[in-house]
Amino acid sequence: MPLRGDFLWGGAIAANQAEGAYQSGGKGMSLVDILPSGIERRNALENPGRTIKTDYGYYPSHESINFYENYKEDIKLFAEMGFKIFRMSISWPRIFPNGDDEKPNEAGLGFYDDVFDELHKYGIEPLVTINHFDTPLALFEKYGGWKNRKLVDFYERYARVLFDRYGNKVKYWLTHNEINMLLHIPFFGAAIDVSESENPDQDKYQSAHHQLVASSIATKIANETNTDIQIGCMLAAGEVYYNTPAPKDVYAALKANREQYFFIDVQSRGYYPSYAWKLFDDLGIELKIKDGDLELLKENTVDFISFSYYSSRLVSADPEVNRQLQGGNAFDSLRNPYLEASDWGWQIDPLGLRITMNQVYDRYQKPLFIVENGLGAKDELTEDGKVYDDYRIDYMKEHLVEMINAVDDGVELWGYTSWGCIDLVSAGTGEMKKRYGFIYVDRDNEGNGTDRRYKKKSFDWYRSVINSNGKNL
Ligand code: BGP
Repeated sequence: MPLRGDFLWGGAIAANQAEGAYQSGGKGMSLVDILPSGIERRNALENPGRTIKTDYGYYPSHESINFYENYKEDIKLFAEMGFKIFRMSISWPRIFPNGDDEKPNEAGLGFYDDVFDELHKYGIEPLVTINHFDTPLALFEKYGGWKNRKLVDFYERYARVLFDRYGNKVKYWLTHNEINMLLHIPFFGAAIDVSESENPDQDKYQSAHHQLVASSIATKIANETNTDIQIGCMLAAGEVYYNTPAPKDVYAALKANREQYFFIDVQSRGYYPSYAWKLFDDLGIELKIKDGDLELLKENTVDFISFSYYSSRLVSADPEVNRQLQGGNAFDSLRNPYLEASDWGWQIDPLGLRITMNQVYDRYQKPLFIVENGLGAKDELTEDGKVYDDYRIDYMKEHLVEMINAVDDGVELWGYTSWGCIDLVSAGTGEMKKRYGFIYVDRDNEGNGTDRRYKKKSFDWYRSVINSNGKNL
């Protein structure tokens, strides 16, 4: 089966990694705004209580690539590549600066109106993430983040404002970015600090329950607003392989896969899977569920499944072997001897994309959308204003081949948005130098640079991929 004629090719960014202007237009502080860049960041993403300081010097994300002011120029470049869709997020604290405000911030709402209008001018469909690691900082400081039930109400108020305002401008929505990340980097994913928790798992899964309920409420509001709206969940995906055929390793991999699918099982099927109740027992978790929550989950499942894919993972049941676990996009994995890795140690597994797509589709039988995939690399701008990023083209080509193979296997796929289609600040390291884009932005880790945009070699390559609907790879 070939790709559909209306396949949605495009690129993806997130507000907190691209907009900059972190205090302009009445925006409040986001939890990301206080996070350091570089090696100190990983601890802070997990447990800010132990590590957070008030001044880390220069924060690349505060200015980022200034999409806030440059969006017209950037969208023009996306249109030149032939984008059909553009994934972006709305900054929650741009709309509700403190998260618990009674009224939204009109300047923030107006900004996104302008961005959507600009996209539509070129016939580009927006795909909007409501919460992309961007909970208002005040909701952490005042309420302790998503473990607090009140966050469901604040998110509901926020979602209602978005659907009221943009329900006729935006068709595709995602409720939370990489919802399963909250188990691995809980501060980033759920604005919770588990360093002082009596039972960190209790706080993580309680936060998960609140995000799942909030997601259902948003889905309900969306469907009441405009029946054309399509709501998706968003999973940080990547099949977990077993280290050896020993049955105990196979079982360890099955459990690790369930840890990610847990969220999507609820959002897609509408109920907690039976294994979840056993897991809660084992972890000593008593989930607080309000009357009506389970009905909300049941009645408001998602229309499609979106996910990011950067790598597969490898686990063992043997604690000795697991001493060699290493980080990669916040997940730990054993080194797979059959795979190479990026400069940041993320293992590269194009066939893993085909495997993951088939697994996810087999499990849910709903349309899929790849909303993140790409290579973070150190790019060099030459004197003639070029970036010869053949390594990025190779990476993407290999992944797109497997994506198309998966469609040929019978997987229903709506679209593909490559991550960081324009260079932006890394979520994991907070740095500028980890670049993903087809468009180079002249700005470095220390804030030097002109902010000028340059087309990389991959820019023309991706344009031709889109023009040929994936035939010219
Ligand atoms: C995902 C996030 C993105 C993005 C990407 C790449 O986990 O959803 O926001 O940044 O990973 O990660 P990084 O920026 O750390 O290279």
